Amino acid sequence: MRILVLHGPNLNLLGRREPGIYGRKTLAGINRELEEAAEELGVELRIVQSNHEGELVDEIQKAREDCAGILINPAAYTHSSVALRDALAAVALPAVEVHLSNIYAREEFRRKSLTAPVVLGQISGFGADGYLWGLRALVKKIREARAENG
Ligand code: CA2
Repeated sequence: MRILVLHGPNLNLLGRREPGIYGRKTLAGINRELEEAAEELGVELRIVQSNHEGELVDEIQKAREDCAGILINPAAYTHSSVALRDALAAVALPAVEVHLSNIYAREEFRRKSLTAPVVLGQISGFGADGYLWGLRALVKKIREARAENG
């Protein structure tokens, strides 16, 4: 089983700026932890970071061909992108949304997620751990659904 991990705009800067909000881990460090968890869970990951909305949409569409689910931090596009929301809804793959910070405890404009209504669930405010919990939750949901459907 393959899972697409999608990191949105500016997450490539992690660890270098604003550690008070986003923590000290770099994106490479988070990806390493995800790969370790994936090995433990017996799943394969395709990890992509992009600063471009259209590329993120392309990746979501491609996932329909060869992925069982999507773990996504849409970053700033969470609050603005109808295109990402539509892509997630269109592929209809099980997805989990992750945020390093608690988006509901920040500026007003971050308190609305356009993508949350089209994913299984959201984890927000637990730093890099949220990605690991999100991956576990996603794989569990996919396996449960497969078991139910024979
Ligand atoms: O808390 C999160 O994970 C966010 O998705 C991060 C986004 C932000 O726009 C969302 O509201 C919440 C920002 C990602 C940019 O990360 C940076 C990392 C270091 C320095 C500057 C930005």
